[in-house]
Amino acid sequence: MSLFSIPTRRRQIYEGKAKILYEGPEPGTVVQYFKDDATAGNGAKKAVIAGKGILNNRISAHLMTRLEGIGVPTHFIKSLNMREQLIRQVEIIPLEVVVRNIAAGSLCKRLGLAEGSRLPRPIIEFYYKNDALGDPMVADDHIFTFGWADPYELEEMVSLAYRTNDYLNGLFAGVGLMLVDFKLEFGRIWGEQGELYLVLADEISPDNCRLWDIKTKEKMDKDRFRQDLGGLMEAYQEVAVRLGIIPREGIVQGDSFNEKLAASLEEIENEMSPNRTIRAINKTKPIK
Ligand code: AIR
Ligand code: ASP
Repeated sequence: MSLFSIPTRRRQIYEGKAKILYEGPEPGTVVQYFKDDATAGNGAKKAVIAGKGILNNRISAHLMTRLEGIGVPTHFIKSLNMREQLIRQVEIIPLEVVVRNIAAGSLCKRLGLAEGSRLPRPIIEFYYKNDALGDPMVADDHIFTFGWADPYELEEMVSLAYRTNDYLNGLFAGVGLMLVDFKLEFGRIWGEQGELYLVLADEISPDNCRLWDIKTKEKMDKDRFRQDLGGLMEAYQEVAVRLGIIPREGIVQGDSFNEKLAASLEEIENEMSPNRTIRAINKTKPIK
C-alpha cells in the first residue's frame, strides 16, 4: 500500500448556494458542509465571507439542539468539525416556510408596510423552492394541487413553525435580540412501519433569520450583505457570542480569522437524536 494513499473521497450528494451535502458514514445519515459563500436575490449577488460557514454551522447546531430539547424534531445529530455536521437523511419538502413577527423584507415591499412595525400576530407564509422562478409565494391550494405536501404535512409544518417561533423568540430575547422573521425547511423521514415523520432540516442561522439588537435595532443578519451594510462577520460573531457558543474574543478580528481557536471549540451533540422516538405526523383529519 502506498504511504501516500489518497483519503477516500466522500461522495457528494448535492451542492447548494451555502452548503454541500456528502454521503454520511452510515445509511440514513448525511454530512452537511457549510461554505463561506453568501448569495442574495436568488444567487444574483455573490461573495465569499471568510469564516461565515463556521459560525453558521455552530449557530445552527446549537439552535437545533435546543429545539430538540423542547420536542421539535430536527435533522441534526452532531457537529463533526468546524464546518461539518452529521444530519439525518431526509427528503426535502420543496417549500420555504417563513414566519414573521415584525414587518421587514419582502412583506414591506409587497404590502407597503413600514419596516419595524410589530405584526398583530405572527404570519406564516409559504414559498415554492425554485431559484429559477425566484422562490414564488404560494398558497395552500398550490401546495396540495402540485403535490408538494399534503394537508396533514402542512398542518404539522405550521404547528412546528409556531412552536419554533415561540421558543426562538424567547431564546433570542434573552440575549438582547429581536427575532424579526425566519425561514424554515422541513424534511420527511419514513419509519420502519412506513409511518412518516417531519423534521426541521436545512439550517437556522443569521443567513435565514432576521435578528435585530433590541436596544439599537442594529441588523445582525444577512441583510448586512443584502443591503451592503458591511460588518457581516462581526454581526454573526456577536450573535454566536451572545448565545454563549464561542468565546468573547471571537474567531475573527478585522480581516484575520483565528482558525486554531475555531477548530478547538467543543463539539455540539444532539443527545436526543440517537434514541428519541419522533412523533409520526398526525393522521387524523386536519382542521383545514
Ligand atoms: N429567507 C427566505 N429565503 C431565503 C431566506 N434566507 C429568509 C430571510 C428572512 C425571511 O426568510 O432571511 O429572514 C423572510 O425573507 P423575505 O425576503 O421574504 O422578507
Ligand atoms: N434567497 C436567499 C436570500 O436572499 C438566497 C439567495 O437569494 O441567493 O437570502
